[in-house]
Amino acid sequence: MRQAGRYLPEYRALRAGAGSFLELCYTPALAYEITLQPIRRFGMDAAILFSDILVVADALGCPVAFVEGSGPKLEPVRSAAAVARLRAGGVSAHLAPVYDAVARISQDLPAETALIGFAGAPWTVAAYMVEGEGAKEFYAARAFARQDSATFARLIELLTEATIEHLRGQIAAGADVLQLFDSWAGILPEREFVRWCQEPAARIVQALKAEYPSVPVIAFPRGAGLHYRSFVAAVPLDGLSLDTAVPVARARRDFPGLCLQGNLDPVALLTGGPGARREAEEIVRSLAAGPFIFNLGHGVLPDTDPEEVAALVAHVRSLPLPAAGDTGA
Ligand code: 1CP
Repeated sequence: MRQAGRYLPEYRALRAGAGSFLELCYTPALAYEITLQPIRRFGMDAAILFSDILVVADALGCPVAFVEGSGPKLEPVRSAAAVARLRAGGVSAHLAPVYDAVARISQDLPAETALIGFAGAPWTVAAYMVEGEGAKEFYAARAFARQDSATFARLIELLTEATIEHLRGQIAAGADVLQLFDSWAGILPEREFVRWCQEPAARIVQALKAEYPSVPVIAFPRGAGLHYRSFVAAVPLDGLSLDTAVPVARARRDFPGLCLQGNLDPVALLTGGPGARREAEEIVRSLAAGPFIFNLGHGVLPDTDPEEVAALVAHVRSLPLPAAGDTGA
């Protein structure tokens, strides 16, 4: 999940000095610095590249602007002509500064700290491209996908290819692990989930595995709920990142050998104190009957106290790992 950002004073200082959020993403020295900020402070086991899922939309020729206080704004893509105007293939030239940042980070990270590269999944990036901004339900994107599904399928196809290219670029530059963020997977009914989330994820992971079989891929189909089983059956993933709504003991039982990541509520970390640490403990107890990565169920909230993050990391590190088979459930 996002571990850099506004809750860190050192991030706010760099952000204030940069012209725009995208300038942070496209300036390797700044992306390097922001990626390392949480690692220097808290010493997590993995760093996640500082970038954004929407750089791929930008690279396809759908310019993105991050407007102070109101999130991303894009030129809405809502017609066959608009999709046809997008650049087909070749996003990696535009995204070269991201790979430069990955190379610098991977060179300087301690050997025991993994570097996670990432991309947005096609559905989530398409949802922002069609909507033109963030939304709660993405009605315009969902309507467009139904009204002109051939054009929407073309957009998903372009994004699938661009995502493979972008993730390949990050592996080649030194990323150790990849995460595919499908933050809005949970708003789709079953048929649409399979077509726009599950099938593209399967294609992306298969393509990466064919070339880089040893690079682990974590998928985050946020809100997938009852679709998790079919998603896990269809996508050859190495890790499944669970959102805050998933009962972890249940997920552990459903996927005994799979590496599960998650899923402390970022609001628990925001309110902090012993309550947050107790919840973290319950998560670890449930997940530790198999391979797991302790994490939040979504990104760190901007008002979070960095001291709470430090206390959480120290607490999780101090926990004894239960013997295999004790699910704590
Ligand atoms: O540690 C890190 O910061 C990692 C880098 C990272 C990642 C993995 C950022 C930096 N963004 C993301 C992924 C991302 N971006 C997702 C998927 C994960 C998730 O669901 O959180 C999504 C949906 C976005 C889109 C995006 N970018 C939003 C959400 C907008 C909305 O209304 O829906 C926002 C606010 C951004 C900007 C952004 N990206 C990253 C940061 C630190 C910020 C905040 C910028 C700032 O306030 O200065």
